[in-house]
Amino acid sequence: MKNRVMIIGGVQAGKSTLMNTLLGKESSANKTQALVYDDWIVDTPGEYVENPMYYRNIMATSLEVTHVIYLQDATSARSVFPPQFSLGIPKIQIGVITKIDAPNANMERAIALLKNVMTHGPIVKTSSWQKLGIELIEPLIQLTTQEEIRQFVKDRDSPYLMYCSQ
Ligand SMILES: Nc1nc2c(ncn2[C@@H]2O[C@H](COP(=O)(O)OP(=O)(O)OP(=O)(O)O)[C@@H](O)[C@H]2O)c(=O)[nH]1
Ligand SMILES: [Mg+2]
Repeated sequence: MKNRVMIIGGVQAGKSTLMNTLLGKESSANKTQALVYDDWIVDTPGEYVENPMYYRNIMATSLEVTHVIYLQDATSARSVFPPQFSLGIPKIQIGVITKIDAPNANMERAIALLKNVMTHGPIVKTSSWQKLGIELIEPLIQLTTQEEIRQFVKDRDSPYLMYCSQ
């Protein structure tokens, strides 16, 4: 299987904007109503994680991907994921923080919230608007072992990238 990533996160957290930025496309201001498959990315509606009724859709869709992006809005004080949510999805975990350009972005809070969701893995700090941290994501989707991912984080030595382990 070609490596592919599913993006999950809360409503309005910036999932679709991130997907479009990664694929070099214009962002449409539309709310995502259903799964969107485009090239190596699967975008999901925020409702999929906000409403437990949809968890089965996340599980089913995860079978089609190699990686999952757990996305946290830097301007949001809450996590939409249940604690340790990634334990239920046996795919490679990547944490992404969005909207770090926003005046009310809170990096420490976003990292702490992601650490409640992910057991381990890289966390990328991004702004789709200012194109910060974005170029780190596609290479991460090429990597399949934690060893490779740790090494990548070390080699890049980027302020937008860290590795978390618990
Ligand atoms: N400041 C800032 N705002 C952003 C950024 N990326 C997205 N947004 C804004 O966040 C809002 C939601 O963006 P979307 O990408 O549609 O969010 P989504 O997660 O796909 O939302 P749903 O499809 O409803 O689940 C929009 O108003 C975007 O313009 C960013 O990098 N910085
Ligand atoms: Mg969307």
